[in-house]
Amino acid sequence: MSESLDPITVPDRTVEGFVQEFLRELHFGQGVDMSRASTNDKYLALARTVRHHLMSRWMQTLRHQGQVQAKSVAYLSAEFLLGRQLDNALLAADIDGIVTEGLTSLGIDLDDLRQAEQEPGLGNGGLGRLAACFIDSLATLSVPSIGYGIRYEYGIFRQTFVDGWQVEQPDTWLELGSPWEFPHPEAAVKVNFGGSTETYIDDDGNARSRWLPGWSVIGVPYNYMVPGYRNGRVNTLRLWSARAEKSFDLQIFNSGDYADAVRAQTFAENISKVLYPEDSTPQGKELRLQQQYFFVACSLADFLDNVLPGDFDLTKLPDRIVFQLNDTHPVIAIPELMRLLVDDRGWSWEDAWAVTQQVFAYTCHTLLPEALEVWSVDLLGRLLPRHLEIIYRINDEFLAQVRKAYPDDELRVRRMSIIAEFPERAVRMAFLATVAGAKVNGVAELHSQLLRDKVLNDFSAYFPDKFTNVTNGVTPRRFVRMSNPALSGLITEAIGEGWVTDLGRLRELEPLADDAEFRRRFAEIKRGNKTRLVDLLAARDGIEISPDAMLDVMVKRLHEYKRQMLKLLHVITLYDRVTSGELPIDQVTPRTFAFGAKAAPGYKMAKQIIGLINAVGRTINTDPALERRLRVAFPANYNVTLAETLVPAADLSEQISLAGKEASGTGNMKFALNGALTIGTDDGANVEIRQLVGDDHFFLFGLTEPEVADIVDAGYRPSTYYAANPTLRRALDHIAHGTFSGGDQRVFEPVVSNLLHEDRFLVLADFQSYIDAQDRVEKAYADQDGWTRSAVLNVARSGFFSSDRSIKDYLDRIWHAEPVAPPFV
Ligand code: OX2
Repeated sequence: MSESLDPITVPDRTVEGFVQEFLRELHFGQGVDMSRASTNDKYLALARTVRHHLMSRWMQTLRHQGQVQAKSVAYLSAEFLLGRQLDNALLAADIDGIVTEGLTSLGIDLDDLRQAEQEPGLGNGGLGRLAACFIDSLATLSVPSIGYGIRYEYGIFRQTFVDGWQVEQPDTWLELGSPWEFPHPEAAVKVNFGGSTETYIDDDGNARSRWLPGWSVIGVPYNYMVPGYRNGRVNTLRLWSARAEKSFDLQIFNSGDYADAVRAQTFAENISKVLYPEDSTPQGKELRLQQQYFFVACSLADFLDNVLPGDFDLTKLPDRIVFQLNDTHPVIAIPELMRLLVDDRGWSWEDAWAVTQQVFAYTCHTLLPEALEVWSVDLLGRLLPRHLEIIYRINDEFLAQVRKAYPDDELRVRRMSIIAEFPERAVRMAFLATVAGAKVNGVAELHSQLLRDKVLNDFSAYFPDKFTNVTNGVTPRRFVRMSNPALSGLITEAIGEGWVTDLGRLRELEPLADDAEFRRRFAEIKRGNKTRLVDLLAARDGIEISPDAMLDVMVKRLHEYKRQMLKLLHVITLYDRVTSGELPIDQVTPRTFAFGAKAAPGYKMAKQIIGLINAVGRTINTDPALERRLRVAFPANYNVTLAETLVPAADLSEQISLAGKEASGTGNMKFALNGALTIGTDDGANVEIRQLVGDDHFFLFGLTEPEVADIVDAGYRPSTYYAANPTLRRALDHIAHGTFSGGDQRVFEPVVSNLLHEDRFLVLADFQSYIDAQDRVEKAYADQDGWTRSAVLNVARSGFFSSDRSIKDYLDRIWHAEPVAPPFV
């Protein structure tokens, strides 16, 4: 079905048309004229003008979706790490050309306006960014879908360094206005909390339970456009903001108690105030559970009451929707749907359970036991008493079945219980999601296998067909086409434009790896991208690096399992080799070691490591003996925007987590797609990257997951590695003796002693293997042309890592939904 657009709603796609529209927006929207307009005024006017180009497609998509009622996907995620919107909208609407030209004619540099956009940092790292890539692919593949999440007033904190130590500042992304959101207060939803439950006898004489809530808040939806890539579809992301039911009590105010008059408002608004800055470890905070329930309750109510037609037969729900649970954060949606069906709509438990079991699917993103979310029964019972009852009943019925399947295995029953008994009674959210979900998936082959064999082993034995894998992916629109325009141009020139939506076609570049002229141009582009980064770091951070040095990059959240420490020990080893006279400085390949990492504010060891990286950087960057051939660059506040310049410039991608700990990684994919070679362990999606790009174009090192398990079982003693390896000893001694802390031996003592006596993530065990692999990197890099050939092959063979492919896998293996032709192109 193809419809035409209402001409009134379609802006003129000419340079003159754009200029006129832009000036109108400045005038009528911002209330300023060109002579007085600030950069922010111009940015807002531009954003609104660009928005117009997507608007009628958005309306049309919504109308069309309402008419067709095709099976849809609701992606429930507590995080969407969107990154800046302007460039993506320009690209999707295909108007970057006319906009650049139009602005130039007004004497405005598009780049200046780009910089005015504060990125919505509504996520911590990989999990939130994956959600953003997925909604991009859902729109581009024309899948009827909606994203649901939280509109945090403050996103991930802004990181600053004071004397090299991380200091967090609030992320005030909404301060100057956000032109990409559409609030709909009239569509607000009420969400209840607290109180108690009671039993009663219904009209048919059945005993039932109901919730008598204690308090409530209002959820206001904010809609965001999610444009497909030039395909006429614009999907919706709906983020919820919390408001008080009654924002202001006039009686109390009039009595003179001004603070008390707004207390309810402050309390309610706290729910969507700030993103928890945790990655991979949940924080057992009441507010966090409030956030989780708040957004799923709003989303389910919105879907059932507003998205579905009024007369919809809910027994058909599984044909109409699947709710994808992005990790355990939205899992409270399961008892919520049961409550809506059983309590509010009077369904039988059995009927409600039959539907519920078919409409949820769960993605697990971790292997760290401490990252599997649990909620104490005490807290859950206080905040959501009816949901706790429902969870208990789900568990009772499930365990009865388990007992039937394993009659004499009470130990197993206890292991599989959704309710843990130790160290306190608590609800294991991953278990609840596994029992109720139609499917459970991990995010890379190795991860899914370890989920089946270890973390959820009892469940995979009991529900063998539930478990599947969907390897993560990244959107080629943002992370190649938009962030690497020069490489995109070269690729398009070589194989045509189709690769942007069919990334497997990058394979067609393979023969060009042997074409000297192509390699020359490829290398020139890499150098150009480095120059872009050099300029950015100079302007943004006052950091000076050389475009001629190898750019060796490790950017990701700071976590011990990711092992920034291992990278740092390599840097220190090089420093030691030169300063001890073992390695003449002119034999050192000039290298910039770039780090980007935020530490969770409460994660002490991670913050120590940040302090240490900066301390090592200070020493190395100022030591005349190194002649500036080795440099450490650690720009503060690594975010999506910085990644977009950093990734295309990189030569070497550091993916060095301990095998069996990184579920997938997605940064690893972005680097390979932009022609960096990976040095990495056999972990997460590295395994698949290496299989695809080939051993000769990937620097593998380190223990494998089974080897790690053996060493740990045998009782790992890091100090034996220290004692046996003089190179390692010298590196650690430098830290211990205060080389990087002006002789002070206490500052970094916790890091050293942790490595020597605990080293949970086997940094010392993998050290030598890593150093050897880095020596291989040096050798390979000396042959620049050979390196470029490998880089081209990395690009050509990484098409698998498009999030479009991931979404197709979800459609086939989990959602059993199909793309629907967009209403028009
Ligand atoms: C991250 C995982 O650590 C990372 O390996 C993965 O690539 C990403 O999710 C997307 O799947 N919080 N963040 C993650 O897991 C959790 C929990």
